[in-house]
Amino acid sequence: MFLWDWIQSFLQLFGFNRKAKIMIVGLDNAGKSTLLNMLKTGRLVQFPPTGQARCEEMAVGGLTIQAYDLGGHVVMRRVWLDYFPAVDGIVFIIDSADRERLEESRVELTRILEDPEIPPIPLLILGNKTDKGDAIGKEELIMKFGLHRHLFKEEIYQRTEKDTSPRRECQLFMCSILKKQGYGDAFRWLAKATNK
Ligand SMILES: Nc1nc2c(ncn2[C@@H]2O[C@H](COP(=O)(O)OP(=O)(O)OP(=O)(O)O)[C@@H](O)[C@H]2O)c(=O)[nH]1
Ligand SMILES: [Mg+2]
Repeated sequence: MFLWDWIQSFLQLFGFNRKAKIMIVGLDNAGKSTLLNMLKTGRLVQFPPTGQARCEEMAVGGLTIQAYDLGGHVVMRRVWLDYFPAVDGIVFIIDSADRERLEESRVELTRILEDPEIPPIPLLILGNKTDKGDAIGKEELIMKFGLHRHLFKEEIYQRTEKDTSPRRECQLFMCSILKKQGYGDAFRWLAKATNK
């Protein structure tokens, strides 16, 4: 039973009696609303484009997960930044099959990664729609988005004494919400990262 396992692992990893706030952001059409509904109900549903900020609450046992679905249209992107200080984790979702808009997506993600005003809360990057034939692979995505230094910071760069900036935990997982693949591990990682 997929959904039951899912709820169990959420409870175990996020912890009971906890309120975790997670924000799902990404360009329009990336799959934010689809993901949120899948987390909530285990079902795939078609949504009209999200026009305004929506906060969905999932309550399981004593655990409450609030997920903000902020819509990915240009006007909405300006308000993302206002929400970040209040959340425990950020999910940035990319349509890895929309090659024409990868650059636009990279710009938005970079804005988040490099904004000193955003607290170093864990950031989960999802490369969605891997079921589509023309989806970009993980390695290529890391390269195109310049993610190496964010994902593998500790291995590659020795931190200098001057570099006292807090380190943000950041991971990339490829997934297909449509096929229910990949995001289980991704959220397991996020649960651990937000629970530290
Ligand atoms: N092939 C495929 N399609 C997907 C997948 N995930 C979502 N989609 C489709 O992508 C389209 C956009 O999904 P939404 O969840 O509405 O996108 P959104 O990010 O909420 O978009 P806005 O609300 O406009 O910001 C829908 O037609 C989904 O069915 C996936 O894993 N594979
Ligand atoms: Mg939406």
